[in-house]
Amino acid sequence: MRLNRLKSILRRELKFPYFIPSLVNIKYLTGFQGSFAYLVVDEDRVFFISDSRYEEYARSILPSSVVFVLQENDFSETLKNVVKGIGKGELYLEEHSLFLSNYLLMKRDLRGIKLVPGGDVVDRLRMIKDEDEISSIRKAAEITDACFKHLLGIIRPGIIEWDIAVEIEYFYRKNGCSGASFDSIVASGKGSSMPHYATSMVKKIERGDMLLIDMGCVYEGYNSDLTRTVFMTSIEPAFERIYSIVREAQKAALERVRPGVLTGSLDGTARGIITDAGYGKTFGHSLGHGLGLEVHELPAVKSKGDIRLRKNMVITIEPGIYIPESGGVRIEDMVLVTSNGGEVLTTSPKDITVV
Ligand SMILES: [Mn+2]
Repeated sequence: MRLNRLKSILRRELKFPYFIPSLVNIKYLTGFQGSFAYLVVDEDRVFFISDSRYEEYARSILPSSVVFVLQENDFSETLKNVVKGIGKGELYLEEHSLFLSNYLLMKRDLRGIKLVPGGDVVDRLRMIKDEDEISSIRKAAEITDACFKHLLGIIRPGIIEWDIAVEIEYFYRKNGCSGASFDSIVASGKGSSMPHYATSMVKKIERGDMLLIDMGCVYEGYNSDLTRTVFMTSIEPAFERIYSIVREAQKAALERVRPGVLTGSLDGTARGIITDAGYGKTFGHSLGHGLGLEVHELPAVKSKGDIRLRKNMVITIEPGIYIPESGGVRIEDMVLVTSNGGEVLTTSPKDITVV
């Protein structure tokens, strides 16, 4: 059980009791899917704080080892009673998810309790996926591939970017997803030079444009992420070259995926190829990221990344080259780290595609 795995890490790191404000982490640990809850994990007891809106639901799904605590006034007063009841002089805090406003309330109300930064233990735990998680992620990747295939059948010059984004969302929901994992990026022509372009409600895709589509769905709570760049009716030689460089960089990184490889060194593999081809300055973002319950989670696959890949991590590999005022190319796939390599979960075609 995930709570037990968390407790064994907290025991090793001497971080009891541990305060978790992140709803996604609470969902991961307890199954609770609501908009208001806090978790306090002590060595032998776990306290789940929420308000009356969620009491009946939470009590019905929480494991029997978890104590439901009803919050009536400020959360910090309720938290104080929980922490006083535990009887230790300190509380370890999950770092990335705690709002400063809540921290200030805790400083006010938890007098006598030392508030200690506690790292992001649950996020690190979430890096390694279990079999159920992998099967949901696999399915999310499959649906995204199917969606991309569907798009290839409908995109043509004259279609508005926004209409493709709408089609993506419709396809996802029709195929069992709760929705898209982020606003789809549908960037045509010069718009593709901006890695996080905002899809236009009015811009039509024109002949001769490149078209970068970055999309993902949420299936059973798990995210997918896929980017392909295709060309409308024709391709300029300069972009044919850029496409080949990005593809080569992605291929080299994908081939290096296996347990033990440093995320920073993986980023370096792709970045080195792009830099050697003279485009280093045009690849401003990191090579990839973990994904799971969140579309961006640990480990970051970035140039100074110091996390080593381990079996059952799921990451993206997404190098890109972006020429301002001209256009950009990005190719992104999801990869599962296996015991001796990587299994690419997204299988949409990567040969140069002229639609
Ligand atoms: Mn991505």
